[in-house]
Parts: sequence; C-alpha cells; structure tokens
Amino acid sequence: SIPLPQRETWQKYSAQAFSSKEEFEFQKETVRHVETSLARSLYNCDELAAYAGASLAIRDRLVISWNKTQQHQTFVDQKRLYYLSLEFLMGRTLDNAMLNTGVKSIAKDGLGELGFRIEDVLEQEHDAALGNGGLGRLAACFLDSLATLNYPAWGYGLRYRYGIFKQEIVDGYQVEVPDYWLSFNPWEFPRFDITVDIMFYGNGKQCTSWEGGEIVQAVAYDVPIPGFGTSVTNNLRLWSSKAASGEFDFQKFNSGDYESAVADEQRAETISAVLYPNDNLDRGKELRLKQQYFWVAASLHDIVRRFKKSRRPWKEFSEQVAIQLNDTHPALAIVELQRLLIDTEGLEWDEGWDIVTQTFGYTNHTVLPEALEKWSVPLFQNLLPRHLQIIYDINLFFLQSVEKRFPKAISIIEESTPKSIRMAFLAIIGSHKVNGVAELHSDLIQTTIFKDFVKIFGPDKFTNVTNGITPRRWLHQANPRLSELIASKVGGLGFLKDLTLLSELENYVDDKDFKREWMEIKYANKVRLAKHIKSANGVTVNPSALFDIQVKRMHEYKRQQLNIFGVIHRYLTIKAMTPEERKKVVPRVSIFGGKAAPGYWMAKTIIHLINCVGNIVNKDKDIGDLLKVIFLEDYNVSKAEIICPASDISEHISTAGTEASGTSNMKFVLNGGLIIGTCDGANEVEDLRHKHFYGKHELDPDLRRVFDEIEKGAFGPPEGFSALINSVTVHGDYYLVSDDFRSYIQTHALVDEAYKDQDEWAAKTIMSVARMGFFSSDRCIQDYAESIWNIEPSTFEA
Ligand code: GPQ
Repeated sequence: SIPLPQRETWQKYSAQAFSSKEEFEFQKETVRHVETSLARSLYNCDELAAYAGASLAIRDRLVISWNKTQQHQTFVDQKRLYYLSLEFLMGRTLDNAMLNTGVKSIAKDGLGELGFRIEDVLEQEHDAALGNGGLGRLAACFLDSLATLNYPAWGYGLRYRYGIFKQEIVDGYQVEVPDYWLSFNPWEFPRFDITVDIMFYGNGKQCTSWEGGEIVQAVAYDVPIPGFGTSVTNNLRLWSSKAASGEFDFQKFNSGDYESAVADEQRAETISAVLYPNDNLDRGKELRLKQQYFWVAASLHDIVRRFKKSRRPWKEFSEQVAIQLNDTHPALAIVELQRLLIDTEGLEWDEGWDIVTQTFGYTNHTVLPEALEKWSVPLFQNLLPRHLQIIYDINLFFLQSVEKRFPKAISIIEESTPKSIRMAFLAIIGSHKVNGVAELHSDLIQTTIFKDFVKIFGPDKFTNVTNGITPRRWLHQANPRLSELIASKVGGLGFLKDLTLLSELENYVDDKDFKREWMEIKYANKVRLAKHIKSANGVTVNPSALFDIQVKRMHEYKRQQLNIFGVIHRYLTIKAMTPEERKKVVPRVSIFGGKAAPGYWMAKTIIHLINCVGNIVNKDKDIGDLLKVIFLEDYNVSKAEIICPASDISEHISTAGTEASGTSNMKFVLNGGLIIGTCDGANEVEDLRHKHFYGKHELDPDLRRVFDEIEKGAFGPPEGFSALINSVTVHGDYYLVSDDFRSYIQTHALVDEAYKDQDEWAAKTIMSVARMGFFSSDRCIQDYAESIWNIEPSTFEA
C-alpha cells in the first residue's frame, strides 16, 4: 500500500462515491469511454460500442462502491459468508446494474439523446451463462440478495471460457454450438497478482504429506455484485486456470520440444475451459474432479490467507468464516481445509476437524440417485492421493463414533466395483447443517436418502430453507410496468426490498380500474413474446390466446413428454369437433423451451417430438388459432425475462417427489401467471412403479389414442419416437406418465373453463401475486444467515 506520508495526497485525488444520481453525467462518461476506452467516434459508434461505452460508464460508479465496500469489510473484519458454487447463472448485467444503482432512467434518456434505444443497447450483451438451470440461477439470485441485504459475502466459482452451449434447432433436432462469451466482458477484473498454485497427482503415501505432483495456476477474476438501493457491492471471484511456470516450459521449449510445451499449457487451460452441461446428472469424469479440486483449493487458500491476515487464533476461524456448499460439487473443501489445518498449519486432527465441521453448511438439491455425486476410488487415488487418505480417516473416525447398528449403509465408501466415494455423505459428516430447498424436499431427504444420518446426528442438524428468487431481476427488471403498477398501490418501490408488502394487493382484487390495467400489462407482455416468436420461429400467434408455458431443462422427470402428449390429445380432440363445437374452444399457445444435455437421447427425442408436432399443428387450416405449438430455441436467463411475464399458465408437472423445489414457478406467479403443478405423492410413487412391474399395466385409453397417432406417422416417421413410447408402454413407465394422464387432461379442462371468466382470472392472479412475499430470495438469505451462517449485515454506507 501507499506509504503514510503520501496518503494524504492520494486521498485528495481518490474517487468519491457519487452522493446523488444527478451528479452522474452519464452521456459525458459514455462518450468519453467510446472515444478513449474504445478508440471510436460518433462516426463509427454502433449499438455494440454504445453498449460498451454505457457499461464502462456504469461500471466506473460500481467500482467505486465496490472498492469502498471491500475496504470497509476488511477494516471491520466481521464474519463473512463464502458461497461456493460451481455454477453462477448470472445472465446479463448492464440492465440489472443500472436498476440496482438507481440510474436506469438517466441512462435511458441519455442514450436516447445520443441516438440509441436503450432496449437495443441492452440486447448487445452476451448472457453470462455459467450454469445449467435452477441450481446455478439460485446462486445468482443469492448474490443479489446478499448484497441487497448488506451481508458481507463472497461468491467463489470457476471462470469457464465456454458457458452452457447455445442450442440451435435444425430440422427439429437440437444442435449444440459452443458459447464463447468472453470476447468483450466489461464486468470482470483480472487479478493477475492473485494466483494460487494447485497440485494434482503426485505421491501421498506417507502419512502427512503430499509431494511431487503436477502444478496448475489459478488466476482470480473478480466481478462486482451491486445490491439494490444500497452502496454495498460484493465480490464474486471466479478462477481461471493456466500453466504454472509462465507461458512455456522453457526447458522443453529450448530443447526444441515446442509442441509439447504448448500442449502442456493447453492442458492446464482445459481445466476451466468448459461448464459440464449436465443438469441433475453425475457423470464421474476425471476432468470434472480436476475442476472441483482446482476451484476448491484456490478458494480455500484465498479464504485462509484472508483469515491469517487478522492474526486471530485458529479456534476463531468458524467465528469469522462461514462456507456454504452449493450441492456436493465443492464437498472436497471439507477435505482440503482439514488437510491445510493438519498438514500445513500443524494442528491436531481433532482440533482441525472441529473447525472444519463448524465452518461448513451443505445444501442438497436433489433426491434423484443418478444426480448424487460419486467418485471412483482409483480415479480419486490417482488425482488426489493425500485427500483420499484423509477421507478414509474421516470415514474411520465417523464409523467408530457411531453404534454398530448402522453397517455399510452409512459409510462414505461404497463397496462397489470399483469402490466409490459418496460425496453427499462426506458433505453431511463434514458440515454443521444440512438443508433441503423446500419443505417437502427437506422432509423427504430426512426420511429417505439421509435417514440414518438423522438418527445419528439428531434432527437439529437437518433443516429446511425454502428457495426464493430476486424480485429485482424477476419483477422490476423483467416486468417494469407491473412493478410500477404494484408500486402505485403498495406505497412505492419498497416492496422490492420487503416482498411481504405485496399482501396489500389483496385490497385491489375487486378494483375494476386496477384489474383492467393489470390485464392490459399481461396482454402487452404477451404481445412482446408473440413478436419474439414471430421473429425466432416465423409463426404468428394470437396474443389473446391462453399462453401455456413450460420452460426448463429437458428431463424425463420434469415430464415435458406428458405436456406434448397432452397437446397431441388436444389437437385430436379439436380435429374431431364440428365447426360449432370449435367455436367454444379456448385458443391456446403451447410454448416449450429448454436444453437437453448433449448425451441425453430421450430428452433430445422429446425436443424432436415437440418440433414435429408444431410443424403439423401450426399449419393445419382446421385448427387455425385454436392451437399453436412453439419450441423456443436456446432458453436462457435473458429469454426467461421475456417469457415469464407473458404466461397465463405455466407447467411444473414433474413426477411426484422428484423436483426438489423448482424456482421458475415463483417467477411465473410473481408476474401474474397461474401454475399447474404436481401435488405431493412421493410415497405412492414406489407402489405404482412396483405395480407396473409386477402387475398388469393398463395404459390410459386417451394416451393410447395419442400413441396410435404418433405410430401412424401423423407427425413424421414414427421410428424416431418409439423409444419415448416404449418407455411408457413396455419399460414400466418409470415417470408415471400414463398414471397421471387423465388427471392432467382434466386439469387443463379446468384451466380452459377458468380462463373464460377473465374477471375472475384477474382476481386469481392478483391474489397469487399478493401471497408471493415469502418466495423472495431475501427471505431465503435471511433464513440462511440466521439459522446456518450466523452472520450480521454490514454497517457500510458510502
Ligand atoms: N437442480 Cl442436483 C439443478 O438445477 N441442477 C442440479 O444438478 C440439481 C438440482 C435444481 C433442482 O432440480 C430444482 O428443483 C431446484 O429448485 C434448484 O436446483 C435450486 O435448488
């Protein structure tokens, strides 16, 4: 830092936080950046340059509060939360940064005067798509809430060169295209001075050491996270991998082995190259384990270094540091911290282990067996030999501590061939709290997959923290008109920081003017989506039709197949009607969107079927506007911001007991949509499956008609769909599509009836929004802060 005598001069010139919005000369700053940062002029400033200039202008403001927040937090040195997540599905930043810092309207007018429409400028930004779905988006909502609530918190993740792939639909099939998103990213700051050397392989045979491995360097990239209506700006630190010894291995280089020197470098960079595109599925690949250790080791090194600066004794570690594990992806952090404490810092095992278990919390996001992470012991032994020894010790001490009545079922090591490490068990044993993400889900994990651990540790270690979403992005930003209308009734925009204030809206369910405006806004949002559909799919849809939306990752358990079979049933029903009968049909647009993991054939088949059905239905003259079927390409966060405000109903129809929480449900309801959802029934599922297998499986007759039509080739060559049909008819219908088909169709009939009464519909949607207060991620973060992290908001004011 700057020597004392010069500090006064330094401080004289140091940037001040902006005390008011009006001081912010947005145009001047934007033009300056276009001219000096981009070396462009008014003669060659296109929309992309305007985006860049505006972003840099906004970024300057952000950076000042960011620096000051970090200085303050270092000075005060209160307990911090570190949120470790392999996914942060941030989406775009500029719009959110303007809204959170309160300068959106200044920027809008300013850009207008400079000759640009703000909507077009915002469209230039590439989504930061460092996540697959709900789990990654949850982490992003949490960052927004942590900053908004002034909590001292950092996110730690990986800086993937390629985010989740871009989805293209070619001839009705999904095609994956790499998502290179870093060509211009003004929101990250490389910290080339903050690096950590990470070791792999080597020799861990001696008891307390690890040596002789391959070394890869982690470089920090920091991203500012502004809170809404606060100057607190937190930090998201993403690690990027590179070869450790400078750019080249000079020995190899000089000895003429140029190619292999470059190959080494590329191998190092491969670690943070790409996000694994699997949602709710574990694949057990070595490179994925490398990613996990690389990220965990760099983050812990950073956290421990920061703690050591305060010169506190080790026993105070968990009073200063809380670490939350977003699923088991970072569970290695438990082992790595124990290793640092006993191997590097010289603590006794028990001392170290107390610190470790007081520090970590673990969030479970699924009960699906195929999604629970396991690592093959031989693979692990080779990559992280010392960590394997520590895991064996953790397991040994744990098994010794429990009564003999729990045999193999609770061991971290599964006696498979080869043996494997159950990461969820490691995470439970190494944490002081374990939580599920919705009431039902948390009950389910305590009575099924983790029941033995509830017996061992007692029920207090297990808790529920119901998920939430940030109302800033998912209402204020995505649906500004609705946000304004609500603000006019609930006493201003304060509800965006205390979402329970929405309950005020209950007083307006009978207010005619309010309802009219409410429905007008919904219509306008449907028009906006209809325009998008027209330009993306070339299909004209009627905004007055009922918009029925299912957007989420494609997965058999989420049952997009149930939806499309239902759509085919609707199509056949309308086809069979007389013209008179057709007049009574409520026109509908069935909208789908979502990516399939590249290796998930069944999910890809469902996408193909949806597109094939759309092809036939959308051009059927008998049908016209009564039914349209749309598959929206490349569903992502910025598309969700257009889609969620435009739904009348959305579908959340996973097989009972399979979806941990769901979070898009919350986005849809908050924007004035109703939802169709599966009721609880997790206990009945096993019985039904058993019956399918051993009893006679009666296919629902309406579903039979749907399958007959597909098999006749009504939607194209039927061979492509046989696996999908067979999974229901001959392979035991694991996801209970046939069992639920009747009730699903009946529910849609109720929806149609309800939609005919628009006034009552408006009342239902208003009541639903009024009762959404609980589902803010602010409430969720407060729950975590109080019941798991034990952290207090910072008192920082810029
Ligand atoms: N979730 Cl295990 C994911 O998005 N990806 C995953 O790999 C796993 C879970 C979701 C889960 O399916 C949803 O029900 C939750 O709402 C979401 O995590 C956030 O908790």
